[in-house]
Amino acid sequence: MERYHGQLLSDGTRRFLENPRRMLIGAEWVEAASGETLAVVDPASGEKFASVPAGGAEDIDRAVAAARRAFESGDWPKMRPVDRERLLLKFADLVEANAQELAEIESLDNGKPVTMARHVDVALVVDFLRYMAGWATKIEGSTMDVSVPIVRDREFFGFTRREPVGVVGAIIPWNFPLLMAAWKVAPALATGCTMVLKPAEETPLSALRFAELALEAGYPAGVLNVVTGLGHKAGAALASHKGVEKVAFTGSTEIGKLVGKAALDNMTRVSLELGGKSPVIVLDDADVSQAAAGAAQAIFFNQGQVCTAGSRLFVHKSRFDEVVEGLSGIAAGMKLGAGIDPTTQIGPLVSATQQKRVLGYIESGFAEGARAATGGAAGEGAGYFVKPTVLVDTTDDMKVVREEIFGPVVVAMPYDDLDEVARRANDTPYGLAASIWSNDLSRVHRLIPKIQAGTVWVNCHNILDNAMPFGGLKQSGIGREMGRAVLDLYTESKSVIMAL
Ligand code: TXE
Repeated sequence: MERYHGQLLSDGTRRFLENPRRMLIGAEWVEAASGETLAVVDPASGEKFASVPAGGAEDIDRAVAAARRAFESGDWPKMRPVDRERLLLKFADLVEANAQELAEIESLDNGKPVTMARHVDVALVVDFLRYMAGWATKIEGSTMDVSVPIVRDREFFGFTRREPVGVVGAIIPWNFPLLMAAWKVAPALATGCTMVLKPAEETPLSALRFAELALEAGYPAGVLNVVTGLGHKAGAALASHKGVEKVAFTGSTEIGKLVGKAALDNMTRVSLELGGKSPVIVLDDADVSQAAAGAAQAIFFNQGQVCTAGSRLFVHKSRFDEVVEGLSGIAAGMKLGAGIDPTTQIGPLVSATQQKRVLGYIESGFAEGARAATGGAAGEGAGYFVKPTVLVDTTDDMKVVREEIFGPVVVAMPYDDLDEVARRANDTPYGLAASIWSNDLSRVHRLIPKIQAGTVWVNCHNILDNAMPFGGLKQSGIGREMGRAVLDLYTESKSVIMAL
């Protein structure tokens, strides 16, 4: 098909969609051992537009074996750091050269606005690959003066080496399919690991195109393998595989716990990026229009399907009505539509399941006494749309206030003073992110240490930088990705003591 939702696709996207999609094991594009496939559905219409292999345990076994071979023999382990850097930069250039195609694939598969996919998702991927390329040549150990009390007549020399952890199994979600792939793949490639990547069943396509570009860049066979398949089959097989040295997972807290337990059972290293219920805290001195626009961006970006989404809005009671009015006005004016239409501001949610889950939360809010200042229902048409929704008249014990909704739904609540808002902001099992809106530096600085979150934004929300560690406290996960911190997740420290 040339057009989707009236939009002409680029030649690259058309070619990609016309060819049967297979998964990558070693250097081969293969079907699942079972021969089974999974339908890939367009969230803007509910119609199937592609299919991918439904990989299972046998395919994961083969992929892990290919990754093991590549880790231990051939060109990859011999490759100098500077050549790993060069290769990663080449990979970044290829992703950049194919940005429009990747953005279109991402938009069709996930539903997200293509403009966002191009200028946020793909742009961040290119930057992150380049950022991680730089680290390939900067992985260092340290030296120590070793002294042993009872062996005074010998001299010793001690040093540490940082070595690649080995074969990495990565399991990623559907909200930022390509970016989450890059967050796992780039540090693995920079540090000399090999990888088996299992994309989410809802959004497997961009990871396959990404892997094609990796091969084109020149990565040796088996360095990057992609197995598409269901979570409880391919995902579970990867998380519990004895041939994997590290599991990197992004997804729900519920599945993160299963993955963490399965990995630790084999003493496999594991990092977990999980859910959130991040507070947006507007102080009484904040600029109302800036805060309203910021709160809208915090919750409606990517249809609210963001782990750091600002889903609980706390506004000082003196400014509450103004901010809620501003936010609701923005929400009501947003254009819903197919993501592939460049004028769309809010696309469909990723799947029928997700739409149902989000609408179920809204209904539960109504049943418990909440009211919609705007939205509160599905959007028009066959796609999985949910209108941007602002809920008011909530109490802190309601489900909509406590649980991650993962859709375009924010609960807005007034507060009296800073101690109260800090306590209520922290009254959640999660601890991923928060934002504070104020120009009163002293009060902002006093609030920052009180907030339990891996990231605190001030007068902005959802801003990421490659150099800033990213991860959560409490039920939001374990470990920090990005920045120098990610090197610790993909390397092991080896202590060496030499008697001279
Ligand atoms: O996530 P899952 P789902 C939250 C969000 C959302 C909810 C459910 O609240 O509404 O989770 O989404 C793989 N062993 N987040 O069900 O199941 C699965 O195939 C190993 C927040 O889609 O956690 C996919 O690749 N793997 C989150 C990945 O886990 C398994 C992003 C994530 O899917 C598995 C996504 C198993 N038993 C959802 N079962 C965030 N933090 O951004 C599933 N998977």
